[in-house]
Amino acid sequence: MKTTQAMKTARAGDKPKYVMIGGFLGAGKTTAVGKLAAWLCARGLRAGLITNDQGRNLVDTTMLRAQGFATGEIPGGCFCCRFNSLVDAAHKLRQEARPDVFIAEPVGSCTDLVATVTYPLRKLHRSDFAVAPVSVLVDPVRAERVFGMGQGGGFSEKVNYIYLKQLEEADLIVIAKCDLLDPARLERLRRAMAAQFPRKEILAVSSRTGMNLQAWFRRLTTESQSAKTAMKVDYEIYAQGEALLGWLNCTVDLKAKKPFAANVLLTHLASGIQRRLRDQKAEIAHLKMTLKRGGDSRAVAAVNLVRNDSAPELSLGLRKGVTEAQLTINLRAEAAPHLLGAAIREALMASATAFPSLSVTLDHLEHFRPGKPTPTHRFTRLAG
Ligand SMILES: Nc1nc2c(ncn2[C@@H]2O[C@H](COP(=O)(O)OP(=O)(O)O)[C@@H](O)[C@H]2O)c(=O)[nH]1
Ligand SMILES: [Mg+2]
Repeated sequence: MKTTQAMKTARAGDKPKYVMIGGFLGAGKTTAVGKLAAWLCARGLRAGLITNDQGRNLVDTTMLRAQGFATGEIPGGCFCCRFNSLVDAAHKLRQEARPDVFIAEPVGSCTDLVATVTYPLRKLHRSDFAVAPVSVLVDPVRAERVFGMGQGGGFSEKVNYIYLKQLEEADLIVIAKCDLLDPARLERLRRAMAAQFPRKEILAVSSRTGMNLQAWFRRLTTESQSAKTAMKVDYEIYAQGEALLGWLNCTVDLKAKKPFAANVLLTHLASGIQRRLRDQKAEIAHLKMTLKRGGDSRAVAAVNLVRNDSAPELSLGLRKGVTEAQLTINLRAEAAPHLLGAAIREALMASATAFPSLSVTLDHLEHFRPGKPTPTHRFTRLAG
């Protein structure tokens, strides 16, 4: 294999690169993480992935492991509040997979990650990691609404505070899924973002079409984070914004006498949950579900929904019928958690009725609001 610039730089001094791909819920982070990991593999580099969430049973981990990538998971709290777990997960991955590049996906409702994660890594673990510029992804249709340019459901002001703070601290703002907008709309969005964040670099990429991915990935593997001053954050508003969101994670065992079509079931269930939440006027930030066929971590179907008014999207499908499976549901929406629980239970019952040979057993269900963020470290400046 040819020695590329990326290989030389990522291996410089045997210090692995730490790449963080942030952005709001549903922005396209996990998909981009998978693309970057595959891009690195194709260049002879090893990737170690770290997923993170407030809850357990993470769809993102299932999705990335299904693609065969070494993936560590930090459940039960965000990177900033569980900084030591992040460092431990990286060390564990290093022993297992010796990654040249760590790719970390923070929780989509988190901000202030520069002061609480990348500066502590640069200050306290300088000899262990070379920190890459922080990317913050946006879904362009959601971004149009946040910037007052698009019709449709949105979040309340304090949730949008978090959304905009994420952009404020980005080294690179990345308009993901740019295949969703025509060039004129994309340009309008880019201009609106540039007007609010005049000194930021704004890229537009698509994991689906591959547009501009190479150029972005090359920068992540060859450049280092240079910024030395972190932004100001009002932790009261941040905590109130997070607390407006409801979080639900659940696992369900599925058994059937006759094989059933996993893709049809997932889409039926997603539509049922969407309809119920729409009736409650609860704006979905991200509904994601995976269906894993009988203990086979590579046989996975997945469905996603990132707005109340978009159609459920099957991002992975299973062709063969299924008789035994585990379903994992992660739902994040601006709503009281018990409403999410009720919507899931009712939609599961409706799907069980629509697929009569199916027996549906709820294995585990938790719903909550994220707690107040209390970072382990917070460095607002780096010396020198
Ligand atoms: N059209 C389009 N959809 C995408 C693209 N990247 C991701 N998605 C979809 O956006 C949804 C959310 O993606 P995900 O990576 O899970 O977002 P995350 O919550 O930020 O990790 C899924 O349905 C993806 O298939 C893209 O480049 N184009
Ligand atoms: Mg994700």
